[in-house]
Amino acid sequence: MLNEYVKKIVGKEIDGCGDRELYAALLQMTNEMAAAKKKNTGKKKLYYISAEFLIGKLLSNNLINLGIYDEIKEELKKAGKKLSRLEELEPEPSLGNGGLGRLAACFLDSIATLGLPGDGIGLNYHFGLFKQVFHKNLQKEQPNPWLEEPGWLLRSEKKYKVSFGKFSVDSTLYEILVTGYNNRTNTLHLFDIDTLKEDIVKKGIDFDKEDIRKNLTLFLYPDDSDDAGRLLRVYQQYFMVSCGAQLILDEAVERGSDLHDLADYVAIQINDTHPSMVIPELIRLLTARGIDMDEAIEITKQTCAYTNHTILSEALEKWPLTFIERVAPQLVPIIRELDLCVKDQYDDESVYIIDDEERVHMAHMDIHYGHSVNGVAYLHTEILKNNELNHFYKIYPEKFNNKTNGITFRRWLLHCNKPLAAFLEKTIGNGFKKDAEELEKLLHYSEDEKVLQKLLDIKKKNKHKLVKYLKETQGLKINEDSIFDIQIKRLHEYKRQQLNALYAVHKYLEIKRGKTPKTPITLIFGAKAAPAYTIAKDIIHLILCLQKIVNKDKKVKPYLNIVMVENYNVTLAEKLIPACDISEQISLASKEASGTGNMKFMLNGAVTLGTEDGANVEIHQLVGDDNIYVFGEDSDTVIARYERGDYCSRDYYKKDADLKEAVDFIVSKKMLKTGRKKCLTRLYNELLNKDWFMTFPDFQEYVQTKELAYHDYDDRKSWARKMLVNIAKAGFFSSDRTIAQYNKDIWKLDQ
Ligand code: 26Q
Repeated sequence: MLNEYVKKIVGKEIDGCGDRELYAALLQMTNEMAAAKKKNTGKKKLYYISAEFLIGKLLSNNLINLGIYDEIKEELKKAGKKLSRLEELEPEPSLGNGGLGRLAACFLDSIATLGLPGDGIGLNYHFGLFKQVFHKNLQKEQPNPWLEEPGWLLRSEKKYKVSFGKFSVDSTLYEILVTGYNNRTNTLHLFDIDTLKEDIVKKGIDFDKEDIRKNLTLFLYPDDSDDAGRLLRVYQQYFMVSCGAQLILDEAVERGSDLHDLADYVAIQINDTHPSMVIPELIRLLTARGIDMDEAIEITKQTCAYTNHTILSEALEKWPLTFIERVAPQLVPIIRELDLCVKDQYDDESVYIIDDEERVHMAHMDIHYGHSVNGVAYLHTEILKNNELNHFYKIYPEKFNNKTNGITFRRWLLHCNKPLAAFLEKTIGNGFKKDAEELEKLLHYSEDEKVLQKLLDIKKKNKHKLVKYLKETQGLKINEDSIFDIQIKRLHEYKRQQLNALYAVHKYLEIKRGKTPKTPITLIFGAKAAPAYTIAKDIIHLILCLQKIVNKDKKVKPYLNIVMVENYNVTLAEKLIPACDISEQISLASKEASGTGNMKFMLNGAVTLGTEDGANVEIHQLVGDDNIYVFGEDSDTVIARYERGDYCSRDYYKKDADLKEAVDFIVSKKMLKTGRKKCLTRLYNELLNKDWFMTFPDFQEYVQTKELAYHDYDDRKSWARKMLVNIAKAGFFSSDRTIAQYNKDIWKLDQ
């Protein structure tokens, strides 16, 4: 199949082509095949609006979904070429930062796979999130270009005008085809402007933040430590939703809507608060097309639904009305009107849209003027209802619902762990590929020595492959016979990479004292810190310094390895997750809305070491006490302590000798010789005087639980049984299940 195409396009046979020629031809062929597929259609259509779509590389994903992966691989192999080499040539689009963006990408895959008409709407960032490089044990940020020809992006003819306060821009619409697994396709719409100037990016990722025509879609989350950066974010958000709303209305009219019946034609899912301005924008456009204000508000309410992804109050967006006045003055009277309606009905200031400092609470607008509010895991939704959004829950109990997150098994099993997928198919048949719950069939084999051994063999092979890859690409040396204990996620204090780092110090000191572990341990970290998040960068510095110290220490090195991979992204995750033994999910209970890495690890046969937080709670329930390692204070205890406001980290430090020793090590002579005094003392002081995410109370139990997991690992057969149960029970976390629930409860699209 490919050969014919290559002959036509390149004018040579496969074996006469270079890798780049082949990659280009394969990409083009895949895109053409996707374009030839039927589009999902129906009267009502979903639009998933999101500031992030962390789609990852698309070549293999599309080949798998189009059902031609094996055929192409074989054809290339016969000509002496390797598909994996071609895959390496594809740049990874970094149009997202973490869980929320990756979730959006998994959802697009599942929506298409379930045959639902549903498109994504977002921005075509030229550099996406920054590329991370390590220099002198510090994170440095660099632009991360990904746009190249040929690529997946198709330029469309559609254009929309967006009026900002003092000027207007014309959008250009790009589209990426979203292939469903053995099914029809949908589209990811990414808006951009033609006047952008990539060369205004100077040192690192610095650029002139004022010149909106040149910088609007340069980066995802431009530095918002000053007003210019914050304003730019509002420009981006308004640009995204204005283009999106225009597209949505045009398409609805094309499908036959007279706009009065818009809610029968359109469902809009607002992914966190970044697209919240779609609500007033939709009202504005409807009134401009002749619908009166009250009806426009009602139509918008029936159309829009909001997903909350965080309970950290600092991440809940509140924009000064003056910013919106400058960016989109046409929205201000509408937002004021929406706020007045709320103030007319309720005295409780905590549910107002505009507060007494004239700031607009985006989530409040979503809750009042959308018809659904959902959290992303059972515990998270309970906390929203009973704590964070309790005042809203009391007003609108019927709007609140839970949709536990999920992941697409196409990417996170079929693509990233082919040996495991093949073995599962051989053992339980291929039904699990369409119905993930069929993985439970594996439970019949929990006492089957051969099956257990095979799971261990696959894990060993995946570890070997990862070690080789990290050696070749990052020069890292890892003992492949060690326990791979992995924590990969955005760097944030609430995720508590610092707790894992304190364990690393503790273990290092124990080994130095002669208490060596039976099986060597490799602690692997991967994380990017937001460029202006100082303490997060200090934590990276701490880990990199520890890596240096431990790896130089001849006595310790055979037992303990500390590794921080550079530029952690989807591509690296796909290689790390299948090789993992222990999955670190150690956020402070109540703070991680769901987590989705936890699900990916579980599906690939890693055992979770975690707190009762986010979706870990549901993992625990599914696999039972014997197949997970749980530690730490529960969310009620944590929430109560925050309410009392009496947490004092120093009390724990004084009482716990191991903890004190580990914390003091951060500013020890050895560390100060390796690292920067300023960063290390800042982190030390932060922990000792604040420790806002309460790592100290959980330290002892964390150490003990981790030791227990390491101890249990040495009984490989019983460990393999834990792996098996985790894989077997992962079916619930398929994003196909999540999307089916969104559709049944919120979108109600015909199938
Ligand atoms: C906030 C204020 C101003 C500008 C930007 C932001 C901002 C940016 C990004 C706020 C939040 C984010 C990203 C949030 C995120 O990734 N949340 C994660 O969502 C996942 C999918 O639901 C969950 O699994 C994770 O638990 C949650 O942390």
